[in-house]
Amino acid sequence: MLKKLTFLTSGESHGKGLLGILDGFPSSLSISENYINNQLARRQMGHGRGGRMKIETDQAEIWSGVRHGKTLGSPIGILIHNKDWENWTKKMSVEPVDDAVKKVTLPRPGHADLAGVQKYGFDDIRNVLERSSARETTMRVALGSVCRKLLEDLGITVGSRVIQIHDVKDETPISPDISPEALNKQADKSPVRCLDKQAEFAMMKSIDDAKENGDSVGGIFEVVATGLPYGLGTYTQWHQKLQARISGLMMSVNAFKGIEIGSGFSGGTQFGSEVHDEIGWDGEKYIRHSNNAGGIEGGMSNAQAIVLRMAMKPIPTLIKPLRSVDIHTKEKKDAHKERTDACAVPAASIIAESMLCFVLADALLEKFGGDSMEQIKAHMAVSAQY
Ligand code: EPS
Repeated sequence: MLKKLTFLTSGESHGKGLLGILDGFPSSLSISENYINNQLARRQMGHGRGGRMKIETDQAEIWSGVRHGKTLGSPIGILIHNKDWENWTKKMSVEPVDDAVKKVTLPRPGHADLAGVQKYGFDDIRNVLERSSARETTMRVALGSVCRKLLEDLGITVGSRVIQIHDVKDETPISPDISPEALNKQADKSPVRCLDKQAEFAMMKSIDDAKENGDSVGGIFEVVATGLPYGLGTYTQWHQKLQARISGLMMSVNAFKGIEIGSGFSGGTQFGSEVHDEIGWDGEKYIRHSNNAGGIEGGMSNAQAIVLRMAMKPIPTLIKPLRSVDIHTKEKKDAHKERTDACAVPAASIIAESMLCFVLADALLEKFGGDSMEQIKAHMAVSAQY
């Protein structure tokens, strides 16, 4: 799905920490741990988060690939320690332990638990849940923020906002000219990352109610990117289409169950004449009279804002658990429960921004090439069309 960049993460939720490598990245981009940590802090916020976020203050340690504040073109390695590790040294010990460690045997419907133990032949669900935890997304945000910085230096910005939690919607229209920075500035002030104060209150209440009932809620958020030139991605081959690349990365995030690009599903109920974005000329460049395509036509960026929406299902760990079966005894029992988040939709919107940053940085590197930021900028100055 990525053509020029490669990234890998490793780490268990209650292990020592997370490791990440981003390879194929150009030299001479200014980047700091502080820049990455600001994005990590955004991911930690949001009403409905559980106890873990009170323990962690996620801090990225750049391990390699950066010297004197600038990328070297070599693989960028990042390390993030889990503060909670100190409470799990025995349960998550790398070395065998003498004392018995209680096994998790009650798979949670909706989690990776059951399919995971079946696949890998485990008798302890903890072997699955530690890696399938959304804790892993911390590293995606860390590595994705390096891509975000590259985009920013090329005039491309990415933002997001929450538009629905459970059945509460925030239908505040956003101006077609809104900058993603301005959108984030406003959304980041809200504990649920929405724009409307009344909706914010109702969303928070729906999270609190779910929590009180031992339940969880999901939602929908919108991600926007502006400043893009024409022609990222291509119509010439199926796997190179930009929307396929974006969807692939987005749908790899835990609990993300649906994607809609531009007017998406509602376009299926409208006439072509209502959906397609008419073309104009402002004397210097082409303009569009609408952006229902969400910035992508024929698998390519069309220099309009990329706009997409993602649906996130409710988190599967429930304090009032659903029915399950013990994987050792096959007895009917309630599913496993442990510390959890009643809602992680605001955090998910930041993770989605990061996934979009990977794809856009990758597609830019593919189209404009270059081993250093100077070369990429020079190539774009010659051939980027807006
Ligand atoms: C998360 C860390 C996890 C959870 C959450 C996301 O921490 P812990 O398991 O220690 O509570 O808060 O993950 C899940 C609820 C899940 O089911 O994966 C994080 O860092 O975002």
